[in-house]
Amino acid sequence: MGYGKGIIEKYFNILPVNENTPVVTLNEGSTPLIKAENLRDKLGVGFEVFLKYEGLNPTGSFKDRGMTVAVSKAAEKKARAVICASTGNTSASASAYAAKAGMKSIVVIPKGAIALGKLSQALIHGAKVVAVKTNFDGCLKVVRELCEKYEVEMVNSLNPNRIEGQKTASYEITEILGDTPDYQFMPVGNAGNITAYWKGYKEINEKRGLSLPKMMGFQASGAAPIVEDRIVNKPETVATAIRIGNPASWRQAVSARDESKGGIDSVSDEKILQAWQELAACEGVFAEPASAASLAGLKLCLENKKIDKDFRGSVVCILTGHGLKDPDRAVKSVKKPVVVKESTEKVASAAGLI
Ligand code: AN7
Repeated sequence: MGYGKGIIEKYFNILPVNENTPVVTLNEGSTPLIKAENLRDKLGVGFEVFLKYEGLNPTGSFKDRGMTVAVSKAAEKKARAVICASTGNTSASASAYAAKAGMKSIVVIPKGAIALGKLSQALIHGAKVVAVKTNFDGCLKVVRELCEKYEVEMVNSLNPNRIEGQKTASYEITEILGDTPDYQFMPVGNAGNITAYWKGYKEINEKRGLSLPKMMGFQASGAAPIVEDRIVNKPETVATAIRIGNPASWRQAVSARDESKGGIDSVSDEKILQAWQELAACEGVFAEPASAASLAGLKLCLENKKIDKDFRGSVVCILTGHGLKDPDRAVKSVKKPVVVKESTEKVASAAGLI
């Protein structure tokens, strides 16, 4: 056909769809698995490091894998509206897929706490955007209550169709590597994605006998309920995507951690921003800050010797969202451009050519 395939077409047999499901797709998935050789050299490790760049999905995050399935199933049920609570990316994805399906979308976001790029997406796709004076956890509570009272389809990761769609990333990684990775590092917020990947890897293990990767999840230290084993009432982090104090899939994340003999730990904002700049400057990959929790986590495990730097194997870091979602953070975090008069000499001097 030559138009590229979305994940429903590519993985029809492992998803909860049938011939009667109207496929709502923006050709999500098939994102690159980038070999991070510069980082590998910088870290001085013996294993291969790969970056799964999920920021290259149609709306700029991994949510699209889940959303194509959730919105297609909503269309199959003839739902007229979808609703979600969001730290930003879910709202961007839900509003785009709802637009494609000709459905109404309602997104409930914490006021003043989502990155500008994500807000602009929800608005341009025509969602009804409601900003609530609370945090993500408060928004999710309201959305759950609304779903009990009104005829709207919830498309947060509590919707099992989201998990089904997102598990396809495990299949893609395994297809490209020709095997499952030894370790997978990823950020954890509401914990739907770690749940989805783990489901995918377990299916692959059952079907093909390939070994299970160790699942390594990372929360920001100001928003680390799973690590601290308590609800965090006022979660705080620069990585607004994962500013979540009471993850909906908490139990499933703990199972993924324990069954895989992996770990869930926290990384400071400073370490997240450092890793984020490193990804951009060393590998040419611009992810959003929350995504960099995966690399910050890998570095933490090397420091703690939780992972042997000389082991020969493969490590995948999931980069969940695109850096352009949050350009303010980049401009705030790095050196401002030099301003000079229009003069060849002045520009040459400012550019370090002379
Ligand atoms: C870039 O959009 O929760 O652990 O409402 O946007 O599956 O929640 C986003 C989460 C990681 C964490 N990286 O994934 C939302 C939302 C990015 C994200 C996560 C999110 P989960």
